[in-house]
Amino acid sequence: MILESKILSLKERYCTLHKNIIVLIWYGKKMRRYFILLIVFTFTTFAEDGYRLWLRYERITDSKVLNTYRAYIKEFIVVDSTETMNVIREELRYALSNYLGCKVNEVYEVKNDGTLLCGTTSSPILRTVVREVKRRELGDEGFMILSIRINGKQCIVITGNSDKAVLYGTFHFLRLIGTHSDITKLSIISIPKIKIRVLNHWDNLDRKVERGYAGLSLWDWHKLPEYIDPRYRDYARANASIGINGTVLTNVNANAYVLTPQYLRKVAALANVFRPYGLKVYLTARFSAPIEIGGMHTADPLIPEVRSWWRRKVSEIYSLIPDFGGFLVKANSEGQPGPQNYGRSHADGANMLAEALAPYNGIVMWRAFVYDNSIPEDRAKQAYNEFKPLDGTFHSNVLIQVKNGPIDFQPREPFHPLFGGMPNTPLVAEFQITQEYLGQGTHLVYLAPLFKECLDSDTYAKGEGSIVAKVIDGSLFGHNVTGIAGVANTGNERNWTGHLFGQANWYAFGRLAWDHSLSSEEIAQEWIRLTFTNNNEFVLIVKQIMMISREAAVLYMTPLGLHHIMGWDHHYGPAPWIKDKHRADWTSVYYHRADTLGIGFDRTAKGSNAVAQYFSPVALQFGTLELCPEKYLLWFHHVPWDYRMRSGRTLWEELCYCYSAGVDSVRKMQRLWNTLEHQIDEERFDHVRMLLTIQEKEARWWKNACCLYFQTFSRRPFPEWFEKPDTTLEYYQNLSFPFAP
Ligand code: GCW
Repeated sequence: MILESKILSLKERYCTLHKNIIVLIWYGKKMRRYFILLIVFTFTTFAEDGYRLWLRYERITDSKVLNTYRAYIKEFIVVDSTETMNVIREELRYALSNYLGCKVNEVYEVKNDGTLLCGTTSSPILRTVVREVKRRELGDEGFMILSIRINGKQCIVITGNSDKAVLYGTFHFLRLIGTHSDITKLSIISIPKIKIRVLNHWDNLDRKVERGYAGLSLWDWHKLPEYIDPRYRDYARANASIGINGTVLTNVNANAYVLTPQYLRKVAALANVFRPYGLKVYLTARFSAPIEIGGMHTADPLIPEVRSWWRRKVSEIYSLIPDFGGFLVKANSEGQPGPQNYGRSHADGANMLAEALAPYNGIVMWRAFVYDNSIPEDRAKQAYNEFKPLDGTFHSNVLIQVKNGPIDFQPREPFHPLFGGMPNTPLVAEFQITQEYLGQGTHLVYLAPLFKECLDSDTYAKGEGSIVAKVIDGSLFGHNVTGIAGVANTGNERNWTGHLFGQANWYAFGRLAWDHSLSSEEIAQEWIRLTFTNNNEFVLIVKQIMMISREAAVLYMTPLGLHHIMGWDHHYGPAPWIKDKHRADWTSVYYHRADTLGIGFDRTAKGSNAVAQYFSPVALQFGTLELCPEKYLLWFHHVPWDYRMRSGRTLWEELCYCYSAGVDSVRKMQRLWNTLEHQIDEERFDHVRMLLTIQEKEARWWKNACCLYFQTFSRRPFPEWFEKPDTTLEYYQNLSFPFAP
């Protein structure tokens, strides 16, 4: 029951075996001696479909490492048998026997060296181990892993103030083993820096996933609540293993139906499966729900009947799901209803829901992703304009959820000016794990560097060092409720994320949500070791691929600060020529503003003055052509084609250079990956190899389409070293993708 994959891989092996037996009978008795060989072969080679994620627990083959581990982990104790402690027990039993290739028994007292002891700080056997001060410091979720002597015996203790903390500690310990780390002298304290660490699923009730590239939604609503897919448990387990403690099940483009009694029972069934793994359930609340499912004629947040409708709804939810997390709301954005439909503010709307949730300790995550084409203002400025004046007017259980950048999950954006701009309101940072604008399901783009770039950006809100991460973790302005959200990339494809390397982005989000000070390299390394192998050479090569991948995507898609020039609506592939649509802020020409003089969006004081939303000296740096980092150049400036870049090239040449460098990087990724053939299973090797072929083809497509298009404005020849497009701009412009996901 711990892993559906265990059953499946056995099934796969059984089927193959079955086929082979038939073949053998056909060949007659003479072949009998090959029979044994064939069985052995069948049992050792089975499909590596990626289902097991980073929780593979492969048998350790390095004898030195194995012997040490066997000496330090001979038996284990799990104090208590709560639901979560039972999960820990089962995980240890499964993981340790797999890793060590021998049975590790559960015992009930410390009698021997090599005892692994898991329990909360209040359990009798551990009460004296952790001092009061430390206990307070650990909070509800922090854990300790210590090498100590108990009854004179060498033990490893995993402890924390709650079962959930011990679960996190257990997964951390198993990660140490999986990465072949030293466990002989352990003294680890780990406390999550951010409290609410949630995935946002943009999953619809018909199981379609908005911006999902890995199949259908994991939630099989139709069969719930009776049918519990084993995958739900594996999902919760995967999240717990990286410290994610909440999940918003439904799309922010919300359907009120999920709040009906019929659906709430389904939600409760999921919550029951997730609970032992410390994973809380949240829902998106459609603002017009009182009308759509409540039979009311208005959803005006200041009308008492509407408020009491929400209070009753919330109380109904908690009667079914006592630990329900709260609501995520997208209001008055991209057609979603909201308080402004009634002339009320975002604060009026958020506070109404917050009041209903407060008695149960529920929270509201209210999104700041608002912009309106009818407002004659740079889209990049609108969220700040709307929310900055509301700072300090929200109830204490409201968090404002802000995307990493001011437009929309582009391959590169400067940090959102609301970070630092709302000192009196806790902000949730929202990142996209799914790769809507980043090659979707087929490009290998490791996103930790993108997440880190935002988290490490200095807002200067309280002088130097006021980085976004400190805004989010509450330390800069002293907030207690803190949160971070990642738009999930999971679906019902066998390997969860479509692209195998998409798993790394889920993993990295969780690890950074727990500890934003980890480096992208560290996280990549962990993931590679857990997902593939501990072979150092292999790890180095894959790490290299991952670490160049994000910059590669920026270069072949939107170099030098370009943004939002993807295909109309589906956002697949290049389409910088998109114009004349019903909303200007959904066209490409709105963003790149190319003309015969130059290219880029002037957001300086002479233009939209978006730079003024940043603190000094950031505003000055972004707003001054010579000071602006070139990676953001065309985000903030309209720059002449002959402008001299730091490389000595003109802007036009530099643009061609970047697009070419992007393609070259993908080719390098391909070359590196190809050196790994035979070092891992064929299935995963081929899966990645073929996807890299698509990525190279599409990188070239991006380069050719964009350079040919921008050339119509620059009116300059391609540099000599430029690999010339083999077709015309019209060809690219005529491509259409009616069935793009
Ligand atoms: O990135 C854009 C997407 C929409 C999405 C919206 C949002 C859920 O294209 O599909 O809607 O952002 O974040 O609300």
